[in-house]
Amino acid sequence: MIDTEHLGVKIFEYIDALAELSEHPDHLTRCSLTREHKQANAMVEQWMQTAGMTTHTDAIGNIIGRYAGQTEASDESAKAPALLLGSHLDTVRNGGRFDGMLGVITPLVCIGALNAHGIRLPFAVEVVGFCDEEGVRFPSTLFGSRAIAGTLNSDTLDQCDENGISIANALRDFGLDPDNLKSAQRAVTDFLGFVEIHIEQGPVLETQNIPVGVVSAISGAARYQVSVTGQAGHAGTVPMSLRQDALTGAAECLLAIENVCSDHEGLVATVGEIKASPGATNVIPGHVEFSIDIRSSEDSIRQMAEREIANIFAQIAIDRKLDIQPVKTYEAGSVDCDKQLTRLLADSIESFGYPVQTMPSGAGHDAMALAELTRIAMLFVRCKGGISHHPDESITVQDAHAVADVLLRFLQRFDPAALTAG
Ligand code: HGY
Ligand code: MN
Ligand code: MN
Repeated sequence: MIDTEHLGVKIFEYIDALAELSEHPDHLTRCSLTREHKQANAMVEQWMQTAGMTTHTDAIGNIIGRYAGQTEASDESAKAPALLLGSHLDTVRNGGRFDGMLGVITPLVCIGALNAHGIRLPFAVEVVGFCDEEGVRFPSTLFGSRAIAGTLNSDTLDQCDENGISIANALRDFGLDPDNLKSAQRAVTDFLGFVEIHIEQGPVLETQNIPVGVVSAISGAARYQVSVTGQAGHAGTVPMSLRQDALTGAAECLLAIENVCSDHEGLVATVGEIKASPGATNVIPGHVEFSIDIRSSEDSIRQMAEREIANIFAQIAIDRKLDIQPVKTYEAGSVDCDKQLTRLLADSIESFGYPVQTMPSGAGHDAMALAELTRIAMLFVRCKGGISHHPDESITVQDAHAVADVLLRFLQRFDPAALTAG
């Protein structure tokens, strides 16, 4: 019997150490393929090795640890399919320390506990720290998990960050070869399934007073970069009736997005970034760039809203004599979690006397990308006030202990042979 009492504290120790690796001294920002990401990979790789795992960095910058199963531990050639666990190591700007990291550290600490007791499972376990889930530095997102799933096409590597550095060049700076992208792709036969642990980023578990829950489905999402081009001019001399003001045109677009989404339950859209140029108090803005993040659990509703928004933009362009160009930079359909894997996670939750709370995820996760390759399931962990993508994001040590207990019991009970095809 493994004494798990200390696992919650251990998880916090690792989480707090990772939170120090930030591009900014005052808050946590760690974008993909940066110096801080490289430091985080090295720190996690060290912990993986201490936990008895062999490790490697793949061609897209994911850090991967493997804990051999019973047969493989004595015979290297007996490589059996692995259960994949993990989440992302990048953060949003001024983000929280649990979003992503909890899903890498919890399995890592649980494997360490098994290893400390000399326990090998009848299957291998791989733990992955994905290189980019938030899509903060580059317009695209999930490119670490999509590379593993084999759904990341190489032209995405041409996307650039705000300094004009492409993903391909960022990979080179990271010590990787973008021409090697394909080698990051894994085979269907490599994995038994993927289980992602993640903070809920919502209020349900806290309201129900339950530490851990399971996920039914993950909402789909699309992202756009929109450019609005008008005519810059003198703030004091151009009459209002003669202006082609790109910023007031963009403002009308933003309110139209809000109106379209307010009409549909479960449809959400956010404009998180906007930049006006030339950016001077006494110059009418001639150009604006803004982002759109739009989501719904129903893909058809999201796609209908996207069409409606595009039509409204076209009308605003005519009315205001502007050029408005929305470019889609990312899209992922909503995905259902595997019922069998989810049931096994729920059984483990129940075995500790907790009620089983099942809920959809409005937030996107790496599991969406892995769903193209293997079965997926998610464990959600209660977080304070449902706050996330914010420095106040937090969980308790007790809940970290609870999710480690649930994962360990799931791992020790998991029988791959019991999974039926389909
Ligand atoms: O934006 C999301 O839903 C996720 O946190 N990347
Ligand atoms: Mn996340
Ligand atoms: Mn996030």
